[in-house]
Amino acid sequence: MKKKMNVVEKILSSHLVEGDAAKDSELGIRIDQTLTQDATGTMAYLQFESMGVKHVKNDLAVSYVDHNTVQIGFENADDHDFLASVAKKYGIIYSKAGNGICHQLHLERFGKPGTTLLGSDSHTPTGGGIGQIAIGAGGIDIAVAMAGGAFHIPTPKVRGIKLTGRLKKGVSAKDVILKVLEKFGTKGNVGWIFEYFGPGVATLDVPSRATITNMGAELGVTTSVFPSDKVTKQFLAAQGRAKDFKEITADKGAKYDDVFTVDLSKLEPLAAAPHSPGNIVTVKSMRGTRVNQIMIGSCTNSSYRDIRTVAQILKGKHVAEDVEVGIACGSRQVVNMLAKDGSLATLISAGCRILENACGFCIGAHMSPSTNAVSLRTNNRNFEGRSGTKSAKVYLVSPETAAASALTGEFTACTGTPAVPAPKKFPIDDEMFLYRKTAGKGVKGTKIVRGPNIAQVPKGTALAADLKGVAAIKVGDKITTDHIMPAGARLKFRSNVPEYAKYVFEPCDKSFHDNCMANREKNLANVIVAGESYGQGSSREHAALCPMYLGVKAVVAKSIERIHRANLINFGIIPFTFADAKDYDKIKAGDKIEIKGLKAAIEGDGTAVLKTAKGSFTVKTSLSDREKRLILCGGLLASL
Ligand code: MIC
Ligand code: SF4
Repeated sequence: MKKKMNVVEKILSSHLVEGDAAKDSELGIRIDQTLTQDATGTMAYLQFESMGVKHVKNDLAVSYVDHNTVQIGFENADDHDFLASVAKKYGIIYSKAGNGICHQLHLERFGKPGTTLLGSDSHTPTGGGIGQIAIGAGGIDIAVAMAGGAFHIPTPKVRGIKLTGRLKKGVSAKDVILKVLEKFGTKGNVGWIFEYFGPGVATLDVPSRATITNMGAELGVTTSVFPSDKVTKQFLAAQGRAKDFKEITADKGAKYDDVFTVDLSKLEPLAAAPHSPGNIVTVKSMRGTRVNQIMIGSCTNSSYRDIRTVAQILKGKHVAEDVEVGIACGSRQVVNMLAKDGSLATLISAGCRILENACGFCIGAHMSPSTNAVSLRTNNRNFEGRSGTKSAKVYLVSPETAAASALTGEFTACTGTPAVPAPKKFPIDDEMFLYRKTAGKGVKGTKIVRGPNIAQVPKGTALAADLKGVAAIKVGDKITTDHIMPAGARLKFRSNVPEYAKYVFEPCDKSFHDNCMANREKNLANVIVAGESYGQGSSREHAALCPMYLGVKAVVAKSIERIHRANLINFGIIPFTFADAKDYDKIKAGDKIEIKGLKAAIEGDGTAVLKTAKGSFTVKTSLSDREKRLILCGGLLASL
């Protein structure tokens, strides 16, 4: 009898190129589509260039510009020119600044059910809303996939999230994912894929499904996915892409490693309180709390459905006097639709500030809140300081809650608004996607444009027999990549590692860079000591690449998140964990560290003894043969 398969098994088994899910801990999968965004893309393409391939080898590669669109100074504009020229040369489609946010655009114009998508952005799982296995990774992994190589994931455990019932008015997809985050938190989910199933699935349109899979990134899972069904078919047809549809649903009787049920009809408006997307409270419990700022948009909640809903709530009214409201749509398609149906005029009349359809505020690159402000936002991350204001208290909410609160100036649950029916036809205008005709082939003889902001990518060095070094920093639990490698005002240095490296751990210890450089001069390796769930959040490989540049050779943590762990290995940094988490207390910043026989340990089972002045304890790392090879030679680039 044929095995009954869930959606994850169906897509992964048809893309498997290495490993066996029944016995191996790592699987290699073929990647059909890739996406990059500008802030991670420049490094990805610099690395791709150094692979010496003539043009991209995967089915579709798209390079989006959405993060660094503020362009204060020449740096961002230089990056855009570089990216456009690389796209032309190598057969990549280039989405110009102003076209929209990568995940929203990819869902609208390119995502295909049943395929795999790898993106250099942690919210790539947005594609799960359309039935793709869409995974976020570091730029160098995307470069490998564009060169035709496989991508490796931990053999997944699949958790079925069974949806029953139907959402009440005023409650939406954001509340669903906040509920899932309340249950599973932002740590401890490494290696899982969440698959949504059950009768409630059919009640959610594609943008709502994409909101859920998008913010699934905050769980730390490999990805999240919905089936591809009639709703998906209708969405693709409305986008003029009926031919891209393929039905993929779980077989009757398919198994999951675990099942969690969410009764949609019982959900109420929720919020993620400062400073973690897993810190869930009800909006009701916050009633009476004043709000200073409301920001609506980001790749989580910037679809036509979302912004049209906001316009319906604000129609004929004005936002509260002491609140500032900013709205950033996800794409030009969304802006055009809102312009045509009058919603844009409604939003402007209501006193909203209309921002560019880009990442902007979400990454701290626009409208940072004032000191100690309470900011309600529809994006996916509320890490301390990410908004650009360290003292601000950011709460993550649905567009409905954001709009209702904009009118009152305090936390307010929305009591209902007319539903936005799924459009029968979206207006299609692909003019800001360049080089579509030469996609996959490229244009021979294209000269790559390199302004002074485009620096070389440094390469790691082979692992020494022993480690002699210093605990360059000791940090606590849930350190995010925003702590390690801040974005916002520093984002413009993404293409210039020596410059960007000056800001590693800026929010935690401003002297980190100088201390590391001094240790490096003395031939001492730098070691990062951390607590639980180190490297949460973004896929930015700079959080590994810049430490590598500063001579960091190992991280010793209680636990390390998936994408960051992979990035560390890609740059030759050993991801050690404490054999006994209590040993974390036996080491402090500045301690001298020695690991005798480090290289032999990596070649062996990954167990080593770390010696400090106060005694010794065991650290371990569990590496596949492929990962061992990378660590031993100093990272992926050094291995080519
Ligand atoms: C984010 O939301 O943190 C980012 C900025 O989109 C990152 C990518 C980056 O750091 O460039 C992500 O999610 O991976
Ligand atoms: Fe852009 Fe924010 Fe989405 Fe990251 S989370 S891709 S910064 S909109």
